[in-house]
Amino acid sequence: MHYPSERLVAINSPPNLKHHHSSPHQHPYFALLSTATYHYHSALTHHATDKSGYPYIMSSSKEEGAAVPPQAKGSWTSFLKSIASFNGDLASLTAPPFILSSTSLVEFSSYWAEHPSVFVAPAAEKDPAKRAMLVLKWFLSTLKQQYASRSEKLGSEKKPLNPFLGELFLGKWEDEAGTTQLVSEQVSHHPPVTAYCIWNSKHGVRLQGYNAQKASFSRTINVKQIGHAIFHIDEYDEDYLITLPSLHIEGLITGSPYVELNRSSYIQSSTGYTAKVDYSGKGWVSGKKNTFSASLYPEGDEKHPIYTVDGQWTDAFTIKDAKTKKVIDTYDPKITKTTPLGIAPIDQQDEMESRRAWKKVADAIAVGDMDKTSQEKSIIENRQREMRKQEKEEGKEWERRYFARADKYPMFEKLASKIGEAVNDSQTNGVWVFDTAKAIKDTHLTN
Ligand code: 1KG
Repeated sequence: MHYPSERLVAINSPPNLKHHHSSPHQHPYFALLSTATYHYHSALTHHATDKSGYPYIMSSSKEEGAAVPPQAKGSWTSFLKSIASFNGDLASLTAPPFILSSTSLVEFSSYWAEHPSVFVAPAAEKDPAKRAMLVLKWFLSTLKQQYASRSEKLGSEKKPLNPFLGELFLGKWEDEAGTTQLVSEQVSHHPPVTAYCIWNSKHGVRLQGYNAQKASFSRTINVKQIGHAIFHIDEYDEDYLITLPSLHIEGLITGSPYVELNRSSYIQSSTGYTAKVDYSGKGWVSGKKNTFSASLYPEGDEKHPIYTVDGQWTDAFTIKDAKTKKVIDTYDPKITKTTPLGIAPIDQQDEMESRRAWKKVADAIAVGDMDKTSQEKSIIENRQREMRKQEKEEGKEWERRYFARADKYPMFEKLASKIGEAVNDSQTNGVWVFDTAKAIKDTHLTN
């Protein structure tokens, strides 16, 4: 459901909803609201109802209720007011219960490889241009997971839990691509920076990267991503520098926020190919949101693309030979299913692993108990403050488990210079690389 959000200023005075199901064609605003709520009603009928006979949405991790419950319109409006004047630190904003997710941001690194076969496919391609095209295809296939999976599954984008320093998220995908392993670690808290490494030894493919966000508010929440990822193929000893797109939140006013991507991002290969992805979002006009167009061209020669791609990053797209316009490949998320990530049961997890560490907070959010949520959150934050204080007294710095700061990063600089990407290490507390030596010693990863 698509909302022309700007036009909906009157949201905090909804007429009584009793008869909203009958005929949405009465009052345009009413129509908009009713269809929205109709969506969630059907999804949530098994929920308790409050006095107005309307389903009372209890935000629960398994079935986190969708957009704004009517009785929460008030808190949503005050939340919107608080956003308008926030200082750019998203983590500091107190969001209303129904917008809270019990998933930590450290888990978001898993969105890079939920289709392991697409992730490893480039390693099997002998032609360097086609290999670069398959890396572009994989990158495009990750966007739906990265930026739309919460709004599609839960009805709206959510505010993830703010990871603590050293928080880990470990898992592996087991499927026809073999074993693909994930290590995600919160390597910095001020500013919040997540570093990750994903590898499949059988096919000799590895992705590593790190990211932070710089947020601002004008008309809506805008988020600039700081950081990058590097995709490596052992067979050909080649690298692909991947830049991260900026985004903004649509649908805030109507209470069902979702992500739209801005401007463009790049993939620069060490084999001399550049891919550029333009996120038009102008779906507003064509009605289709999340539209993009991309092209792969010899570096420095954008006017002579080899392949072009068009479609929606939340849906299917086609890859064409730029000269012959012949379709040489397609991707459709409705056909190519994701592989579930295997994670250790909580009682076998290390205390730094996300789902074990946040269990009590997640359970409190699941039952909508905000007091318990903030109690349990404070326990974690107080312990973190204690640890930082002790480290300060001992003149030590927190030891990262799987990542280290790189003082030189020649591959990044070589590729970044071709697409004008800056290192911005001052905004990510350094340039973070996976420390294979540390990882090999680590018992957690081997089993
Ligand atoms: C708190 C906002 C959440 C975002 C912007 C955090 C960063 C997420 C990143 C950029 C992280 C890296 C991943 O690879 C890709 C990715 C995907 C989604 C990004 C999140 C979207 C979320 O929107 C939140 C703000 C909007 C709204 C839900 C509620 O507003 C607030 O909660 C204000 C704090």
